[in-house]
Amino acid sequence: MKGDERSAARLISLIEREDPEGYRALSDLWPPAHSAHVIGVTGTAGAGKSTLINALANRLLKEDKKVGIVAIDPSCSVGEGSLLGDRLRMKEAERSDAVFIRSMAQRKYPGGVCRAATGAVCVLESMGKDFVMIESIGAGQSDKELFYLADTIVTVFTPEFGDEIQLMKAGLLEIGDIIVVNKSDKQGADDVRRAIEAYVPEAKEKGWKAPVLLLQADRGAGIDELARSVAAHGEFTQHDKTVKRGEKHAHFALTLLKEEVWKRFSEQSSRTSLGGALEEVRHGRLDPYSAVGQIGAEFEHIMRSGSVPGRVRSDE
Ligand SMILES: Nc1nc2c(ncn2[C@@H]2O[C@H](COP(=O)(O)OP(=O)(O)OP(=O)(O)O)[C@@H](O)[C@H]2O)c(=O)[nH]1
Ligand SMILES: [Mg+2]
Repeated sequence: MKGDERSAARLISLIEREDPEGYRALSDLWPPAHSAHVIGVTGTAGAGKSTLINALANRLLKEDKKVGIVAIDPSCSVGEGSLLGDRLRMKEAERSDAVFIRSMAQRKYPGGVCRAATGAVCVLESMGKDFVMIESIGAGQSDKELFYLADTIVTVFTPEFGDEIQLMKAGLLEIGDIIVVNKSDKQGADDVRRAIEAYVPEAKEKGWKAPVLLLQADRGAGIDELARSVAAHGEFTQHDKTVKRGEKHAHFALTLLKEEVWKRFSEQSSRTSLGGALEEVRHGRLDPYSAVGQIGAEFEHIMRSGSVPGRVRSDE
């Protein structure tokens, strides 16, 4: 809470490794003493997310804000691979000691992006960061998870990308509170901006219509307007932020619970007919509904009594 970076880095590592010590420390910090404006940045590979975060971070640093950055690496599990490219592109921002950058591996199970990132956000807030930015590759599930992590979501498109409509269908557009068409120096940028604008949902009950902004992140052109939109959305969400956060954390707890239940269930699977029933399904002897019904009933029995009911063999 004094802002020591090494402690923060260590705590995030513990959380990332799902170490009980890390979770204990996290519960001591909860709820964070200081609340940050959490900005999620998503978009296709190479759209300029890191460059945008770098530019926005520098801009915020100039206003004496403290910034934390979490980059979610989609390509590798913990300890593998590197974010060297991202690190290099974010170097400018990293030079300042007011900024803290952390990369995390994306997990392969549900709740992947969120699992450690929620903890990391709490650590960064406790450190006193005013802004926390999360970079996440726009890939279905991780976008939805970003929704449960961030106060403001910035979606990044580029004119280079051929089939924008596909992305819109995939929901990238819907989750954006601010939509950026980056690489405005490329041909057709304004056409793409106008095309996207036509698709942006009206404000409706949300009370907020996502602005569609042109940006050239590598030159910082348009970054002022982006910063203004981020601030405006921050104000917009401010009034019921605590409620929203609480809602999001409750939802996250449910995601974790699903994971936990599945984990415990798998651990018990040798005591149930799980393997056998799946084999029966595989060979076409049992239908999937009956298989799940059978396994579910067994599991319920284990939960109640700690013992397995008499198994029913499908050939009987
Ligand atoms: N022409 C042009 N290039 C840009 C702009 N912004 C970023 N780039 C370049 O686009 C490339 C990708 O930028 P990144 O910021 O790494 O993109 P990213 O979305 O973080 O990429 P991944 O994390 O790999 O998905 C880099 O070579 C940047 O220099 C821009 O406004 N115009
Ligand atoms: Mg990147």
